[in-house]
Amino acid sequence: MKKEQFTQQIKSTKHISGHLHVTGTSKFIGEETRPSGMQSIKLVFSPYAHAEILSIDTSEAVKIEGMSAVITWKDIPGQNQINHIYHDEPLLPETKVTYVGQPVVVVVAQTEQIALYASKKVKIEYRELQPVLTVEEALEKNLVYIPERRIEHGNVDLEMKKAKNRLKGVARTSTQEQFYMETQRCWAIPSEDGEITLFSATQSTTEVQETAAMVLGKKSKDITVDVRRLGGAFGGKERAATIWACLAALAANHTHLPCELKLSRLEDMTSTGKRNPFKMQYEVGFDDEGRILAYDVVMDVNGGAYTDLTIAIMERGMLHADNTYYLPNARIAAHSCRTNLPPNTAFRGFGGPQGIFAIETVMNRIARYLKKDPLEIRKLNCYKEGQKTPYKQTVHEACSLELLKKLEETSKYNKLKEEVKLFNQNNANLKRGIGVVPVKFGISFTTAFLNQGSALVLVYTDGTISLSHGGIEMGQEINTKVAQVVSRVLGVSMERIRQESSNTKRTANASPTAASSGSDINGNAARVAAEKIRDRLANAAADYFNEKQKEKIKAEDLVFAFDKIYSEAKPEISATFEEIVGYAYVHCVDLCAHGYYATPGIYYDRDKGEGTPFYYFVYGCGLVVMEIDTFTGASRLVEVVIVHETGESLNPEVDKGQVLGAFYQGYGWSVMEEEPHDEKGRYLALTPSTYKFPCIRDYPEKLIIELVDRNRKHASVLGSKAVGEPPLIYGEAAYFAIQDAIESISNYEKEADLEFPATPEATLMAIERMKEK
Ligand code: LUZ
Ligand code: MOS
Repeated sequence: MKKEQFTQQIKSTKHISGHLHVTGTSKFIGEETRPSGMQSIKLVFSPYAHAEILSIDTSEAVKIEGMSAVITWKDIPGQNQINHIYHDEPLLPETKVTYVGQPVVVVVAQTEQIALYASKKVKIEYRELQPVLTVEEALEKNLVYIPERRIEHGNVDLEMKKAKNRLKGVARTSTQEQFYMETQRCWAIPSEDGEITLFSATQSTTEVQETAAMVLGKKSKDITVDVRRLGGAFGGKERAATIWACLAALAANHTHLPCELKLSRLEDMTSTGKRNPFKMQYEVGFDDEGRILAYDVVMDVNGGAYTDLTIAIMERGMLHADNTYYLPNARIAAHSCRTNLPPNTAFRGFGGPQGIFAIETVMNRIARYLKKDPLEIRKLNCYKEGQKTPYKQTVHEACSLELLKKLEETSKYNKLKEEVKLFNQNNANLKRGIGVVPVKFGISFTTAFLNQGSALVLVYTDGTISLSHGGIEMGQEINTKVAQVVSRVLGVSMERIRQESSNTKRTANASPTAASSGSDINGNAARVAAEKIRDRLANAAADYFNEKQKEKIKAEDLVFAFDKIYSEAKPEISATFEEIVGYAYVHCVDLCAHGYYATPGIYYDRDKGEGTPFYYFVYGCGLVVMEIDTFTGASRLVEVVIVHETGESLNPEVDKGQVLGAFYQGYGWSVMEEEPHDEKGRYLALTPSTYKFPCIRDYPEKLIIELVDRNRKHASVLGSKAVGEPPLIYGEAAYFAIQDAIESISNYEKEADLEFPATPEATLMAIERMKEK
């Protein structure tokens, strides 16, 4: 019985809650038995993007039978503030509303219908003001959260001037709705002595706990936050869940009754912020081979009405301006703009996909300009081992070139190019194109202190285990992975482990489950806790074998696997996990442990724009073949080939799911999903009938996902690498494939001027412009 066999067995573990999901018995927030006296909350939202509040009249609403309370900012017992750092976001506005869908009044009643009816009876008088909606207007009016941020490396001005070739342009990315299946929600349950428990659909128990305490004038000890699982989040509940939890907490505190707040899809899409759109003005200088000599980019980020996470998102955008290319001279400047849109917020990739889009645009433009293959230009510019990023982190284990070559092989790139050429020759109206995008994604929170986590492992005397950690399960299967870690350390089967909810009473001060680092941080914390217990049990087992079998064996020579504790060398030395646990218990050995982990060696100096913000990088690349109909602009995904580095994957099937899901989210963002707003700042595509995202019909004819485990030193828990966000970047390849298809019309003589996202409409307009040129 080899431990390695056991390890392999655990790696192919199925979704820990899969049997519950497929039988419809798993519980999401708000699906437990309702506490008696549960009240429903409805909100009165601002219809204006920017307006003064002249008066709020609640007199009619409060008279309705079945009403419990109508709450305004005046009823907030603590601070009317939900941003700990920048202090710019009130829970409820006092004198001014600053985006459409901003909650203004909280209505609490015995039923949802009564609350809804009463909310219509609240009268608010406004004086409409001019909204600021674009980064251009915001910059003109100097509406920025913080002064310009910069990363500078080398001498950009001089080297740009000296470069033989130069290109200038603007790359724009658009907004994207997170579209988690479960809308924003919270149950707030008051208890004795002023305590309140919040069952909040949040990625960050601690953020909700601390903010609710601040708003209610309480302390963290008075607020418990509990999250069993979320129905998706994608960044949309990293911070954007806090306001709804605080409103529910406010209602429960005010009425002393349990309260439920649950947004409808329409309310959710209207009120919550989305992926930050970036406007990126760039200039690039390069030699005749296509090697970049200087890169200058200015990023203007539309942050919406409040800072939320925009500054950190902008920063990650800046730190990914290079993607995986060596820039000997670079200047990356960025502006965070305040506008009257809902506060834009985290979305898988967190600014990374935006920053990367500009340099990938540059790669394609250089290729067209020099009449070379875009893939050759990308390969030429890839980082080599030991080169430094513009923010002066040394790039270790650089492997983009190696992975691009692998991608060429797997996709049979040269043959594919010929096939596409032939297809385009033989089809007058259908055209195909190829896009390739590599990624180097920095893993760690750029806010260094967030890179810590804790876990609690309790072993019961029957040998079953309770596992708690600060991570949030939101469909990405962090719970499967963390339980796998404990299973591997203690050598026990997964069935023994009860994965508990994430609860502030069991794991305090948890960082948001974000930045792709959930399994790294919480998995490592759980590993540390499990190792403590394993070491204690190993000592107990050595005593046990000595006492019962008169066998002398050192604790460190014992193996934990197959629900046994045994010696690989001497098979007669073996006991079941329960036997040793039972023995340890009666000999007063502590069977519970707390584990703590902080990612080592991370720092970043924002003012200087330098440091080592990332513990390691995740590498990979994706190739996409798209087909466009030049009559309608409609496009179709033909082929996807992805080569992605996972390290020693904790669970290859889970990682494949993450790669595919992330790809599709990037694909939707790049070619499909569009959330326009009118001149009054009202979003216009607020349901899935008008907001189009990928579905099963977008499955390609051919799909290959190759997971790569290279020789490496830099990885995280048990040799694995983070997987959540990096593969989203491959979706951008679809945009470049459409661009390539359009350019085939001119026999690749002209550049296509294609807007982002490359919707059918944008594609058709680019085709028209191409024909006019
Ligand atoms: N959240 C955050 C994130 O606060 N800092 C980050 O660097 C980050 N990166 C990705 C997603 N969420
Ligand atoms: Mo995030 S964008 O919640 O990692």
